[in-house]
Amino acid sequence: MARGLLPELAMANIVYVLNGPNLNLLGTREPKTYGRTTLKDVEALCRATASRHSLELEFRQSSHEGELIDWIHEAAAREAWGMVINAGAYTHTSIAIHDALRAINIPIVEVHISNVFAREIFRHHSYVAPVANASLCGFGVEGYALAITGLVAIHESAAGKRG
Ligand code: CA2
Repeated sequence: MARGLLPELAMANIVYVLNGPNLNLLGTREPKTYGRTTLKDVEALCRATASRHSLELEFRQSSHEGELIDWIHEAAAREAWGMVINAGAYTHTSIAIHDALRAINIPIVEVHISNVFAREIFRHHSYVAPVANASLCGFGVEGYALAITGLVAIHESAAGKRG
């Protein structure tokens, strides 16, 4: 069975959307890079997308590495249906978040608002990407909705392979 894909009945239909450091500032500063949409607006976008697929949503933000890791463990303990993670700058630095994501058995989509590959070289490496099922960047906040839809596609593809 592919990574993170448990039989449907074994899972809660909860999607965790985790946001890392400084993403609480979204919409208030650096609009050229991150746009004018606030994190509250992103939460509403995620709720609308999740509800279209009859999914529940846990939407969280923390600027603390350990708190993000605790939430990754929590998602695993609740057998969440999927995870969308924008680890912010921890993407480029955190082996601890890499290890936490590696240890769980949940489909993961990495998302970034900006096109990290069109920015500084230090943003080109991700510790999240190798332990995620897929990565998205450069779609602005719409990337969050695409990531949730992507989780649906990952589940449908796995269900198709199970027959
Ligand atoms: O593009 C993304 O989503 C990032 O994950 C955002 C991170 C950055 O470190 C990554 O390289 C790419 C930064 C989040 C900080 O967000 C702010 C939003 C508004 C104003 C200031 C910071």
